Amino acid sequence: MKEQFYAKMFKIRKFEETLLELFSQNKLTGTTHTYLGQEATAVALMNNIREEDYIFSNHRCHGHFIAYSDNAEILLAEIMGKKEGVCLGRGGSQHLCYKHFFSNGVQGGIVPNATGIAFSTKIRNEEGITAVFIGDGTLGQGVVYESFNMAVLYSIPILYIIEDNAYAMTTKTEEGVAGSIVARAEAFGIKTNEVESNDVEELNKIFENACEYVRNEKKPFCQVIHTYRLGPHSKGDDFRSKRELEIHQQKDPILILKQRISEEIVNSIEKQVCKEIEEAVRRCDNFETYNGGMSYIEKDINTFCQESILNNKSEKCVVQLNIGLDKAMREDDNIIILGEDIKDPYGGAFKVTKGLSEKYSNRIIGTPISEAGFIGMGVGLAMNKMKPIIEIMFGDFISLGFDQILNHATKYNWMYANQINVPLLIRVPMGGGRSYGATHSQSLEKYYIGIPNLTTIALSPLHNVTLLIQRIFQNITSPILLVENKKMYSEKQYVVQNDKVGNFYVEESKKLYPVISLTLDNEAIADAVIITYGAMTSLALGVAEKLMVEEEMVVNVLVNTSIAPLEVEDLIKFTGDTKHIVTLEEGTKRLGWGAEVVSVLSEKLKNRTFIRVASEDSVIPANGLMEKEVLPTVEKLYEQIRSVYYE
Ligand SMILES: Cc1ncc(C[n+]2csc(CCOP(=O)(O)OP(=O)(O)O)c2C)c(N)n1
Repeated sequence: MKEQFYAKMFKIRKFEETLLELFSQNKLTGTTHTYLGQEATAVALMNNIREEDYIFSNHRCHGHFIAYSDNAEILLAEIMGKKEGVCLGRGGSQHLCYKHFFSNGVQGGIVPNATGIAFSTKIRNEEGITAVFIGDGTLGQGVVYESFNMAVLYSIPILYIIEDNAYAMTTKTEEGVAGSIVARAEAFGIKTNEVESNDVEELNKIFENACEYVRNEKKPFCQVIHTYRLGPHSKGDDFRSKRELEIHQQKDPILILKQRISEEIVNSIEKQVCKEIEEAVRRCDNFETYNGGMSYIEKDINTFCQESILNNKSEKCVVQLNIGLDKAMREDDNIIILGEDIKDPYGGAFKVTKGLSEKYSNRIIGTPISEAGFIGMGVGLAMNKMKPIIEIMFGDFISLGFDQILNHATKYNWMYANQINVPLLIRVPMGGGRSYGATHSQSLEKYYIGIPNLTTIALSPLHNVTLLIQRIFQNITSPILLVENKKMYSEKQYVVQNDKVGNFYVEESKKLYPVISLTLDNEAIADAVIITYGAMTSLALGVAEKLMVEEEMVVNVLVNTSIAPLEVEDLIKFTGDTKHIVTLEEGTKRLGWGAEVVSVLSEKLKNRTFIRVASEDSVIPANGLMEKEVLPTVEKLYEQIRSVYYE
C-alpha cells in the first residue's frame, strides 16, 4: 500500500512540477493551481472511494483528478487544449469531468451540486457516496452553509472535505476565516473531524472512518485537513518568505512517506513515474492542435412538432399548471420539485403545487430560504438522471441563484464535452400590477435570456399549459427557465376553437415551442405587428382590437413560446411584409428582450420601422397608480402604434 501511495503522490508532484516548467517555457497558456504539498489528502481519500462514488473538486483539482483517475496524460492533454483531453480541451485546468469526477472554477458553487448528486443517490437508492473538496478560503461563501443545512435536513450521504492549506491566494486562513472551522459544520449538526497532517497513512485511516460513516449512516460528515500549499497559488504569485517555506518543506508529504520505503523501491517508483510523465508530455505535444469546428455550442434548433399547443379548455392557468405537474410526475418518477413552502396544506405561494405533496410525498421537497443552494442542488440532482423542478417563490429572488444558472447549470453539458446533461426546470413567477412593490413585481427574464444553453419559455393565456408542461418533460435535456406571470394564475386561459380565439384567427408554427400568430383579418397585409410573450398577450390583443375598431388598422400579434432562443424564421414568416414592428414586454426597456428582437429582425428585414414598448427603466413603485405609470398599458401601446402609423 505504501508503495502505491508513493507512486500516486509522486505522480501528482512530478505532474505539477512539469506543468510549472512548461508554463515557464511558455509552452502552456491559461492558468493553473498546483497541488504541491497537499498530495497526501487526495491520495488518501481516493483510496477509500469506490467506482459508484462521486467526487467534486475545485480550481485546485489536478491532484484530486490524478488520485481519482491515475491518468496524467488525459489531464495534460486537456490543459494543453487537445481533443484527447478529458473534456476535448473545452474545460482546461479547472473544468474537468471524467466518469464520476467533476470540477469547476467558481469557489463554493460545486458544494450544492455535490449535495444534489448525493441527494439523487439517496432518492434513487443507489450505492455510493459523494465527496466534495473545498479550500479554507471558500468557507467565505454562503452557499456552503446553505448546502450544510440541507444536507442535514434531508440526511444526505456526503463528505465535505475542507483542505485548509493555510492560504486563500495571498490571504492567510486566520485573516479570512473567523472562529473555528469545525464549529461551522457542527452548528448544523454535522459530525466532524479535524486533523493536521501530511501523512498519507494517517490520512488514509481518517478517510476510512469518514467514508464509512457516510456510507453506513447515510448522513453528512465534515473532514477538516490542515495542510500546507508548498507551491504558488497559481504561478509567479508567491509572496511568502523563504523561511516560512523551509519550515513547511520539512513536513512535505512526499518526504514523510519516503522515509518508510526502501531507497531501492523509491528510486524505481520515481524512475517509472518520471518516464510516464515525460512520455505524456511527448505524446500530448504530438497530438494535433485544434483545427476548428467545435468551439461553440451548436445552434439550438427548435424541433418539429405536429401537435398543437393551443388551449381548448376553460380552466384557470394555475389549475392547468397543477394538472401538468401532476401528470408529468405520474409519468416520470425522476421528476422532483424543490421550493419554499410548496408542500400541503399551503401548496406554494401561488398554490401551483397544491395537493402534490399528498400524492408524491417524497418528491415535493420544502426547502429553506436558500435559492442559490436549492437551485444548485437541482443542478446536482439533474446530473444524475433526475429531472428536478425548482419553484422560485417570487421570480425576483432568482437573482440569488444567478451563479448557479450561469456558471453551473448551463455550462456543464458543453464544458464537460457533453458527458452529462442537466435537465433542470426553474419556474419563475414574474410580473407586477398587484402593488407588491419593487422586489416582488419584476420581470427579470431579460437578465437570463442572454445565457448560452438556457432556454426561456413563457406561459401565455393561449397555451394549453398542462400540455406544455408535459411536452417540456418529454423533451428536456438542458436547463429551462419557465416564466409564469403571477397575474395569469387566477385567470382563465383563452379557449381556441376552430383556429379562432374571439375575433382573432390563430395559427402556430409546427414547433415544440411555437410562435403563435393572431390576426383579425387573415387576408390583409397587417399595418403593424406586435411581437410579445406571456401575460402581455392579452394587452396586445386588446390594443389590436381597439385599433381595428377605432382606426381601422390591422394589427397582428405574434406570441413567442420560447423567448430565447428566438424562433427567428417563424417570426419573419409571420411578420411578412408588415412595415411597423412593435415589441412588447413587461420587463424594463433598456437592453431588454425587445432590443434583441429588433436587432435580430433588423438584420434580416429591410425597410421596416421598429418600436419597443416595455416598462420604464425604473424601480417598480408599490402605489398602484404609480405602478401603472411604470408598466406597459393599453394606452401606452395604443398611442405608440398610432403615432408610428401616422408619422
Ligand atoms: C467566487 C470566486 N471568487 C474568487 C475566485 C478567484 N480565486 C480562485 S482560487 C481563490 C482562492 C481560493 O482559496 P481556497 O478556497 O482556500 O483554496 P486554495 O486556493 O487555497 O486551494 C480565489 C479567490 C474564484 N475562483 N471564485
